Amino acid sequence: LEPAYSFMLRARLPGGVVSPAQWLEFDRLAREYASGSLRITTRQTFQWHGIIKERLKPTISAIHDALASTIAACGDVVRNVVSTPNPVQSEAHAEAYAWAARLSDDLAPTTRAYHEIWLDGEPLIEEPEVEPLYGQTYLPRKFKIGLAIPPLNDIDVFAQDLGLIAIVDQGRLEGFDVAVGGGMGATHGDATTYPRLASVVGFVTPDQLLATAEAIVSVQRDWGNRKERKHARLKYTLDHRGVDAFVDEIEARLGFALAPARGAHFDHNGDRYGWIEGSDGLWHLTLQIEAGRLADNGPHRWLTGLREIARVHTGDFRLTCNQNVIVANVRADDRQRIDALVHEYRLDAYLRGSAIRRHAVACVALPTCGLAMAEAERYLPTFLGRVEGLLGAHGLTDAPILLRLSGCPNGCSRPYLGEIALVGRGPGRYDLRLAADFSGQRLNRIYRENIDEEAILAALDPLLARYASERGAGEHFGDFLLRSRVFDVAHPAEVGA
Ligand code: SRM
Ligand code: SF4
Repeated sequence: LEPAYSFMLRARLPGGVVSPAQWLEFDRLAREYASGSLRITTRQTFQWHGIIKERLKPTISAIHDALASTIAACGDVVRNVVSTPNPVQSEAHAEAYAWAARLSDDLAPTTRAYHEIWLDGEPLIEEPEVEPLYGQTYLPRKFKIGLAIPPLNDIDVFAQDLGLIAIVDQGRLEGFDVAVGGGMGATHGDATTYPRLASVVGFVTPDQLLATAEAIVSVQRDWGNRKERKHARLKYTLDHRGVDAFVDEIEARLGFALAPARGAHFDHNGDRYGWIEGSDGLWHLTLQIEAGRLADNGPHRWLTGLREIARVHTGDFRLTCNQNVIVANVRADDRQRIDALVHEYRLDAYLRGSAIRRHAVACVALPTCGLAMAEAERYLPTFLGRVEGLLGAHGLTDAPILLRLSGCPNGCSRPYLGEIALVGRGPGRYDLRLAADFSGQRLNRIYRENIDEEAILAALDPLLARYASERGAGEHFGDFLLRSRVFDVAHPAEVGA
């Protein structure tokens, strides 16, 4: 049976940028070598599922020939660097994206073993390879970097090990506020593991960025916990050694002090749907792809639809961290043709959905994820339908509420940042978490543990009813819940508030 083992592959696509030629090749791989679908991930790249063993090598080779790679998309290294997905909205956006791409190149492993194994490269010479940053033992754990441009937090910058917040003044990129130690993953039943928001520790100018990122990665390399994998992420290093000690060490390695953080305001962490014009007169169309799954299902032929768009599109595509896609850099004259295809293949379904549907993210979970404890992606449409029933009854269909579903506490949909979140505990059972904010800056909390759908809906119903009648103007659901003190036990931050 071994040859029939199937695998998942993930591409490294910094900033989620995909050319039409790459799109067509990735689509071909999905249909010929994988399960017939392309999956946009919460770190703005593609996954292919169901690749049987003998097709792994030709698939990786084909990705390489399409000028992309799978290197360091997984593993204890710096992963796909995510960046705000509309980098062409202004010159500062383009510049910020270029820094994300440079970071990705700069921090990628230099090993040739990948090429030797997967791309028929020359056999390695006898001496061990030298990895200048990673050394012989790489990092204690995965390391994630993301770059946001306020006021949009569309990458969830505070969920990154290293979050970079672009400071743009009058169209000029001045530098980045640096946030360290974000992370979502937790292990069920182990209170020593937890989600954490990144701590903002200072500001660097663009020319200091690469050195700063390298210094931060190198301190985590040297200080991270290599005995207990559950505690090996940067967030635990920071909580164990202290943020101040960590910053002192970075500054010692850099030879300069970080400047005080400039501070930034974020409006929200979702995507902006529909057309938007860039500063250079080109247009960008954001389409919602529910749970990131591009497949041909009944009347919704989204995989084919995007293939047809890729055939005529002269700009590029941007994948988003909310699992959506932007058809980017479209000339004004081409908009009509793109719109016709969007309509033909029902890629405009999102226009007819409720506001909560447009803000929903779900991780893959079953059937492919070996760590899943409950359904997520496959359950999303059903759950959304039921919640929409409640929202409709309370006149809240147009209320934007951030919903996140994860099949287990690892948190791949960043559920701890959902105003409403379900985190899988077992088949059909979830922890119901509530009251994150609308911009990725406050974690939610457990409201009810290990409950089934009926109990989830029963718990949400009275809260939505109260929200409908008692909310303040423009008040988001998460903020309302916190203000209304709906939790049985006060949050430490609320005590005495
Ligand atoms: Fe994830 C492991 C899917 C984003 C935290 N994640 C996995 C694996 C590979 C399961 C495994 O190790 O066997 C999942 C593959 C499922 C499948 O069948 O495809 C998986 N993670 C995903 C994706 C595809 C979710 C999605 O629906 O889009 C995302 C791919 C990202 C990418 O393109 O690189 C994905 N994972 C995330 C995120 C969100 C983010 O990075 O912004 C997180 C939370 C942030 C964080 O890392 O703290 C996340 N994944 C985890 C963890 C918990 C890590 C921890 O520190 O505890 C695991 C388990 C592990 O690493 O041991 C995990
Ligand atoms: Fe799998 Fe859990 Fe990640 Fe969902 S959150 S993809 S179930 S590891």
